[in-house]
Amino acid sequence: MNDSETNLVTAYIGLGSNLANPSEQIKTARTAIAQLAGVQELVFSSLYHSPPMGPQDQPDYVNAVMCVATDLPPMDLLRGLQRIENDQGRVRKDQRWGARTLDLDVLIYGDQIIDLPDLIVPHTGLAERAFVLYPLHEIAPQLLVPGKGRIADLLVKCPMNGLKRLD
Ligand code: A4P
Ligand code: MG
Repeated sequence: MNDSETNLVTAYIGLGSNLANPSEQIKTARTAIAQLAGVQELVFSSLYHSPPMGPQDQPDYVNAVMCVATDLPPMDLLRGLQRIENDQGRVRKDQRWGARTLDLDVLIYGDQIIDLPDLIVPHTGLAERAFVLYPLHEIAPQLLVPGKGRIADLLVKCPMNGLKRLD
């Protein structure tokens, strides 16, 4: 959704953590994202508990989804999120999908389909990941995921895979 007068775009950000007090990591990241210049928080989902996708010898995750309005171009938004990951002690290791204090993904950026070397939007795997689809559906039940269809249709095809909504 683009607002032609202000150039504000509605974007959805996925948050995940499975190290160093994950729920606190997510809450700290929420505040940091809302404080990025050019980003305004609109809605924040419940926190969800989810078993790890990928290597199983790592703790369970806490996941959430945040909806923002932003006038940042998509790459600037990604760089802002990566700064927050680094500030919260994110260490990038060789293992794919390994444990992390904080992972911030640009899930959706308006109605755009982006295929750049450093940024793929909608985020790869969004349509198959319960820990993304369920919180996204909670805050945007009518959402049309660009190139993938209605969130409600994606949800019914995706088992919960052990996902639990936290109070
Ligand atoms: N990148 C490309 N597109 C995007 C995007 N839309 N948003 C690039 C964010 N980054 C994007 O990311 C690797 C590269 O992806 C970046 O350099 C960026 O330019 P990364 O954060 O360094 O590494 P990563 O997150 O380990 O890689 P990847 O493959 O993106 O992993 P995912 O898809 O983020 O999955 N299990 C549960 N239960 N919950 C989780 O949240 N998360 C992961 C990571 C694995 N298992 C999980 C969870
Ligand atoms: Mg990532």
